[in-house]
Amino acid sequence: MTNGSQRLLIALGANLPHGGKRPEDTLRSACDDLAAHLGPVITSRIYATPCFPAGAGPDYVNAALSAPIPADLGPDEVLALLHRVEDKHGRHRETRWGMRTLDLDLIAFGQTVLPDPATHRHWRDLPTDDQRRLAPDRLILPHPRLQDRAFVLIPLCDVAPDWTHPLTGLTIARMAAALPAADRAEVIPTAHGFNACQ
Ligand code: A4P
Ligand code: MG
Repeated sequence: MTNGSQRLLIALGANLPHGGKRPEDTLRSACDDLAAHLGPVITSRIYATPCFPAGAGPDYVNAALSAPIPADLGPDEVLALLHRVEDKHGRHRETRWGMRTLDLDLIAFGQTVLPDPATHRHWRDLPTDDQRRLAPDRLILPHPRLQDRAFVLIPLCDVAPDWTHPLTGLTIARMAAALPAADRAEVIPTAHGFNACQ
């Protein structure tokens, strides 16, 4: 396992403007806020992605970020930081998988598994209808939908292709390669350049 597996990984998504800002500008501004708290971050390109589920709202922009594991913050404190940054950028939680000005998901905290491997498997294997209906009331790590989503895995390939899942042993690059080609082809780098941070 490489050193890249000891990083903290965050996925960013947005499909609504906020305060006159375009979604891609919200992503940049959120990256800057996170860098201010987490130290030197590596950021992906910004990608245009079709809304999932199809028809549930405008298309998204997505990005990913990798940061060192903070010496002074645990996983729950990092999630609380993500929620504060979402709030600052106008996030309201109304509908699960609903439209949002900013969604920040904690994808991984090094090799930490939470709350335990059996509960993790339960959320990872949840049938699609239940995924839509049920939200966990506690932090699940690594993020249970990581392996399913091109809009998360393709941006992560820019920043942490060799991060290895502690339960499946698969790297980000392997998980991305296992996606249907049609899903991968829908995740398109925008003209906003490399590095979502300003
Ligand atoms: N929670 C548990 N584990 C985690 C974790 N590792 N990271 C809890 C973040 N949150 C975690 O999250 C719901 C609950 O999950 C919280 O109480 C949190 O403590 P939420 O952010 O409040 O609600 P949500 O955003 O609706 O849920 P979630 O799971 O973040 O939604 P998804 O699955 O990320 O879906 N289409 C495109 N193209 N691009 C997108 O980015 N995003 C979504 C949101 C839907 N469609 C999309 C995109
Ligand atoms: Mg979320």
